[in-house]
Amino acid sequence: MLMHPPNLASVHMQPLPRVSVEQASEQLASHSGPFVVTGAMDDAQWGMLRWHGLEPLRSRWPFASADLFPSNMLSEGNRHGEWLVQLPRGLSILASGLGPNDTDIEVEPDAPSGRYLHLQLTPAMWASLQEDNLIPSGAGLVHLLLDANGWQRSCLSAPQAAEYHMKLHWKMVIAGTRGAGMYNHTDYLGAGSWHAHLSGSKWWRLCGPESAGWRCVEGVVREGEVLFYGGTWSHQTQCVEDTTVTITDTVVHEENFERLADRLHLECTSNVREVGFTAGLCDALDKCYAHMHRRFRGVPAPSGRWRTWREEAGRQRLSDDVDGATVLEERERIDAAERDAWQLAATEWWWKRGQAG
Ligand SMILES: O=C(O)CCC(=O)C(=O)O
Repeated sequence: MLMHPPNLASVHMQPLPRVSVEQASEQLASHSGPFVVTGAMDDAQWGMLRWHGLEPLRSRWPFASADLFPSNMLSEGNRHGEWLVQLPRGLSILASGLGPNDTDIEVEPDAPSGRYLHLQLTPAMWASLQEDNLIPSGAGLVHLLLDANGWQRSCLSAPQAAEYHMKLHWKMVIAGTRGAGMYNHTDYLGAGSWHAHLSGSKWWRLCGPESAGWRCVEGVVREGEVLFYGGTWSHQTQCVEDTTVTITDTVVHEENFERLADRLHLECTSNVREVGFTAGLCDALDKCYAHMHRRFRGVPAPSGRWRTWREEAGRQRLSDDVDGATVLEERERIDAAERDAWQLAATEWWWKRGQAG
């Protein structure tokens, strides 16, 4: 079934647990590891995600840029050869491979076959999908999973939310040919994720800590199903069919918000190069930590739990400092350089990034 057999770990594999739509909320609340919601898209809310192929994306965002991985993402350690392309071109290469006009894009000679395309979605792009009933919206959603970003509304402006989403890969469409997959990794942010499988099917192996030690689960998630996993679970994947398309979002809840807030705080206060947040976003995130604490714990955060990033970063030098700049100064420089781009991303769903070819 798998085009590229994964290395067999010596650990015992259990089947990926499967639950009905009705059981999903309870399963999520139990924090008992990854699970697949079967028949998810027979449900009225999740059912809106029954898209047909990738064609709706091409005409919707002709100028959007996407990350193309023509050399697969299966092997840990290599660069995975990421190429920024405009979405229609990326979709053509995904479907047919590189053509005679694609000499600017290189494929690593020994890469396992399989091409991946990642489209980052800004809140404005997400909203346009909601407006067209391609993603559910509004209050009273059956699933917490579909409204797990509400905390952002009271602390991030539209441009800040656009920056946050794009730099953290918060919401994405992921499309792969058979054999394309991602090497084993744990998500940097430590938050949870859901992946709705819109077409094709994908093999997943996930391992995570449990009270009794370590648990690994594996299985194929099929069209119409939704996978959820928590932020401490490592995962590796492989598309089983041409073309496998998923849409994914990050889930913040009472169990993981402190881990996420600590990670974002560290991101703002230490070396700026990992994600490169702007100063304005870090100012806003200072408010988000307090807001998340009130929302998920029901009480204000203890004083000093997250000191403002300016307090901490103003004294701290860049780790590859050449001219004595502090983290704060460098972050303000990024702020000034990017301000217009995030304003545009917040208002225009066809956001253009760089000089995507
Ligand atoms: O869809 C995939 O192949 C893997 C996605 C993933 O690992 C992630 O979003 O962190």
